[in-house]
Amino acid sequence: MNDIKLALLGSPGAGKSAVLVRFLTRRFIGEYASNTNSLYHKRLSIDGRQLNLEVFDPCSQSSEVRCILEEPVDWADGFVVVYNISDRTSFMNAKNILRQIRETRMENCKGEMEVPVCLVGNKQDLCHARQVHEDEGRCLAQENRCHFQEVSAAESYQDIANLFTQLIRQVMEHLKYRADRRRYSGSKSMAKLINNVFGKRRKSV
Ligand SMILES: Nc1nc2c(ncn2[C@@H]2O[C@H](COP(=O)(O)OP(=O)(O)O)[C@@H](O)[C@H]2O)c(=O)[nH]1
Ligand SMILES: [Mg+2]
Repeated sequence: MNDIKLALLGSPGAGKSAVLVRFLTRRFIGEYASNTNSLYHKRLSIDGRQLNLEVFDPCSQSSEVRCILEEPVDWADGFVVVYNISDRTSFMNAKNILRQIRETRMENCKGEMEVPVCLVGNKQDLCHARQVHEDEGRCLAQENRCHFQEVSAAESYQDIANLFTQLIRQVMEHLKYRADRRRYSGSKSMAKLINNVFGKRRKSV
């Protein structure tokens, strides 16, 4: 059984809880508890593998990004960073959060964000009040080498289901890669390591 830990981050009111609840229950309720940090559990099966999913949904009252980030950054295997397309401030905040994840979780010197992250522009249904163009979201995601998806927690399930499934797959790959790398970290030979990571994959094809 694989344990997968995700954390949602983003401005208060961006729709973190709505996006998560939509994924977990397929429903949109409208108002969500916002005065406590919540940890959700769900058993899932993806690509025939049983997973134990835990998702941290931080309390909206804490506007201090650092304080939201500190714990989950260490704990989480992957992140969903949510902004509201009708609120530019939430987009600026998402940008800031991506930078902070990168700074905390950079695993090599090339500046690549290796920890799986998905940037989510929520409230797509509020396009009449749009303040952030879809291309801006896409660009920001490209800069940070993460996935991007615009969604509406209020109106649709499928995009949200897809983005979580994709992120979870990426997390499983990443955890496997890290475990393999740890196993061979004693070896000084890079060739051996590369051969091991890719050699294994080749065999299964
Ligand atoms: N129109 C619209 N409203 C949404 C959407 N997602 C969330 N909301 C509303 O935005 C408010 C904040 O959502 P919430 O999930 O509590 O945000 P959080 O503070 O980031 O967890 C609530 O009133 C939700 O009903 C959406 O996709 N479209
Ligand atoms: Mg919330």
